Amino acid sequence: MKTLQSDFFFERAKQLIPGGVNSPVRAFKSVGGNPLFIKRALGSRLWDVDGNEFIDYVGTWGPAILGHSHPRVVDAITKAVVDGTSFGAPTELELKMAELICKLVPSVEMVRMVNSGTEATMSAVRLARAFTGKEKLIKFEGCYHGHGDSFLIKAGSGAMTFGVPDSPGVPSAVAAQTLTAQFNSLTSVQQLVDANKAQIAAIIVEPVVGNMGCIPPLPGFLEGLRSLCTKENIILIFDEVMTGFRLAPGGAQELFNIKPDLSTFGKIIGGGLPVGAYGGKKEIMQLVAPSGPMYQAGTLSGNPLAMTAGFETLSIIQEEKHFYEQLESKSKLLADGIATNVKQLGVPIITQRVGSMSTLFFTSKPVIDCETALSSDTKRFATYFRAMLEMGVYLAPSQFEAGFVSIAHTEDDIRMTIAANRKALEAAWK
Ligand code: HOZ
Repeated sequence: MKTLQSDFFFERAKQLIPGGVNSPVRAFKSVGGNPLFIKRALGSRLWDVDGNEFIDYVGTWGPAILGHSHPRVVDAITKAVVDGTSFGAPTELELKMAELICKLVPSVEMVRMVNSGTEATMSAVRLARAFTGKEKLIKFEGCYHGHGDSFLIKAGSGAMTFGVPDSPGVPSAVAAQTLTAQFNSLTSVQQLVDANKAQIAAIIVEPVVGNMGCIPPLPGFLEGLRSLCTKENIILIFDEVMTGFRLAPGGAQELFNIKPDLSTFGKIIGGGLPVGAYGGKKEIMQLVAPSGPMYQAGTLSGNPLAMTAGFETLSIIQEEKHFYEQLESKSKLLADGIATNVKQLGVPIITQRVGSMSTLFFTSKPVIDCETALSSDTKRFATYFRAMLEMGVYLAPSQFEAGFVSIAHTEDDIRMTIAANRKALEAAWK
């Protein structure tokens, strides 16, 4: 594979942008080689600046559930841009978006649009503190909720990939307010709650983890969190930035039938443009300024282009017959093919999937939390990753990220991916 242009751009970028990238996981640091500079994307495919073509399972880290550049989304943005790119004033579009989100996610009675998932989670935690008058927060080791100070404690995603789960620069006073439990362990949560009686404002969780690879909740885990939070007057926050509108129209909370008090969103609701949102019970949301005293604001919040792209994306999902069933059958086809390869080759791999989110963990232990995720052989994963790339399959350049299937992936794409997977697994165990 030729990477001359990408290599050239990366050398220049490294002089001007930290690490040459605007978000750490994009760098290929943990898998070797240089990141590819992307020129364009359409449907399930990506093309880099050297002209290499890839079947894409990163899907811009989650938003591209329809595939890239869906013609209706492109058309809607193109029309909207003529009317203006930002007004800093209310629009009918924001209202339509709020109505649609509240309709799709019944636990959300009111919603505030922001510009990224990070803004959404930071604001939701501030709101939980304002509502309860308590300060401590419980998060799970290896879960990632964006780069707000409170979350960069035992964080997943790039922080886990690069071995910096506790970022320098986070004031110790802030870090002390964040307590960490083990995902899927109610006992570890109960212990923290008992040791910090009446001090926990919120528990924030990815209901299906995507940021240490894909880890489903064990039966009873989310239910247990719900009843503990109700009993102890703790706000339960579902971070559905990745899972929202991906696992079901109403996200993971619909799939598992649990109602959190607050939810955070991003990715799909922006249709590929920068967006985030937080919402939940009216009695809590009414504390947000200007209806209440909890301050949070943003010049570009509810941006008309982002609202247009998100609204069109959600509308297409609604209109498409059996959208989630189609997505499930494509995802299952891929997972079954990979499972057959793994079995026939006899390699120690655990494949985990919830709907269109999945991860191949290079370990023989079922992955249920951060510790088991970290038992993965990341060197072998790197060899696998590079072999897949050489064969035209673009995966997240880290063991600790989920892969995403879109509705644009064809059976041919999936068959080619399964064939590549077999060869890449052979290469990893050579
Ligand atoms: N936080 C995203 C992965 N879990 C990565 C975002 C990006 O690099 O674009």
